Amino acid sequence: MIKLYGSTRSSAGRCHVMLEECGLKYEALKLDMANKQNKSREYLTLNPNGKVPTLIDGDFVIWESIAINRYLAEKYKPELLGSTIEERALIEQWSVWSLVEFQPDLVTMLIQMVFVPEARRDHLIIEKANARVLEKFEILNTHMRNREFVVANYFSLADLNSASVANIGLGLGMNLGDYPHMMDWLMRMKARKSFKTVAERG
Ligand SMILES: N[C@@H](CCC(=O)N[C@@H](CS)C(=O)NCC(=O)O)C(=O)O
Repeated sequence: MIKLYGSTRSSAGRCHVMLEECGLKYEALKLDMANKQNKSREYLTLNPNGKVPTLIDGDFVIWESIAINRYLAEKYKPELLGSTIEERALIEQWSVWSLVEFQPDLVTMLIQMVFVPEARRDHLIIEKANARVLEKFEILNTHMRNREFVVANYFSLADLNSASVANIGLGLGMNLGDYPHMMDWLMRMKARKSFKTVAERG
């Protein structure tokens, strides 16, 4: 059976959603991060970064959430990868953009606002990250005007990966009212069975 290391509330979350979209049964393995189980010799042989997610499918081991989702799509749900070269390229574009351009500032905000004690919080860091995140919301909002999905006219890996990142903003309680097209799309994604199942599992 497929095994996935990493909780639904980490970068592994999007891989849980992907496994649900593929309709695969899998074993969700949690690591005791507080006690550095992710840095144990055993885990480092699977993922030398000591981070989650890591997916094991038979003898095959893979890490990096976007690469895991790409692998799962290639093997179990190729229709999520696009039907033309151009669609495949744009799905890759939005997936990479979400991880490389969009997510880092949201993670910075998450760390500062959730994990750093209030007395030690750096409000300048939050303010700067917030300004960059709003630029990304604007890009996504403009793109989603008159669109149902990020690429083409069907659900793809671009929707899954981008929604998993945009959702961090919702989790932080950011006011997304200025981005109605992005919000409508995000709500549609969150209403999918896969996202709901993973959110309910917590
Ligand atoms: N780019 C990686 C990010 C992985 C990542 O940062 N995982 C965090 C949890 S969200 C982690 O395992 N952190 C533990 C650590 O840094 O020690 C991916 O998307 O898979």
